[in-house]
Amino acid sequence: MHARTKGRLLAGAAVVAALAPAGGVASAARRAPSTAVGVGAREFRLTAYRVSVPAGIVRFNLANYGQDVHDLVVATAGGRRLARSVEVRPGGRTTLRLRLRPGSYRLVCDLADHAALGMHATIRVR
Ligand SMILES: [Cu+2]
Repeated sequence: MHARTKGRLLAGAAVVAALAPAGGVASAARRAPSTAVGVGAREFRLTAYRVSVPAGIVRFNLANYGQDVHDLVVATAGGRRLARSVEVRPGGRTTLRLRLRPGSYRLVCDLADHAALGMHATIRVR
């Protein structure tokens, strides 16, 4: 796996594995039940295809349907950033895995002014 495809960890992140490489991380965390959430990025919207997920490991599957590069940052409702994906080219995908406790979380693209232009969404963990 190329180093650039790994997600960057931010301070205090509860990231289990930034990506799920084929045959890569063989850990208990990898086998633990997890919930997939599709996230669609385009200019300039970020759409989470689930609004509520159970607590535990969440796999954010980011697909870039737009024409610009986008990324995905998961933050608490208070704005503390937990994890950030790699930058995804148009047509590309990446997965960001992290363990989330119950609460509300913000999803944003933090490139340029994309969040201000509308690339943000909220997801509730129950
Ligand atoms: Cu963006």
